[in-house]
Amino acid sequence: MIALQAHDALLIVDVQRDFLPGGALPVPKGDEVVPVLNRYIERFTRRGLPVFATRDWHPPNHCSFRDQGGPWPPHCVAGTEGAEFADGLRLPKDTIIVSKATAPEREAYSGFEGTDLAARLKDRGIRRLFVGGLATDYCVLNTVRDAIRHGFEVFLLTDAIRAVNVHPEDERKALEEMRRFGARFVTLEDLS
Ligand code: VGL
Ligand code: ZN
Repeated sequence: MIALQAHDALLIVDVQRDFLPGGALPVPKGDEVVPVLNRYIERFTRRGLPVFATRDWHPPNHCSFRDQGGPWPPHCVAGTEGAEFADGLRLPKDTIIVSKATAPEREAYSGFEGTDLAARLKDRGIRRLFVGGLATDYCVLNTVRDAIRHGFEVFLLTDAIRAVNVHPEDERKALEEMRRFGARFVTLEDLS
């Protein structure tokens, strides 16, 4: 069992319409994280702990888009419907939102890359991060890696993540890597 403490925060990665089934870059079963994340949100807000949410927030000519020579269909263009947080995700009003991958010429899978996320977490004295969202093998993986590099203790919410799996082994490899970096794996039932 893990008891939530002061200095804990929930970090929700890229739970946006374009990453859900029917979206521009759908993560298989990506919608399944929404009700689970809502339960985590409840647990954290009930204790007065902060919720952070990253969002992929690309310019229309982002280098990751196929028409610009990148690997992905255009997705999460800043200000469009597809870039909105998932319908049904009950983010608190005071959620701290961090937009990433906003520069046309640079891919940024990590919520820490080119953002002030680390500073905003440290300003609030956050030491432990509980991370869920999309996608396991891209933005969750890179965000977890950077969080640990920045000195945060990371708990991966394994019931609130889903993978793209461009290659079938990607999810398994990403989980192995995150464990190797030092992330601890937890589910809702592990939180007291
Ligand atoms: C992501 C692919 C492209 C993610 C973002 O949020 O995991 N994946 N852009
Ligand atoms: Zn993207």
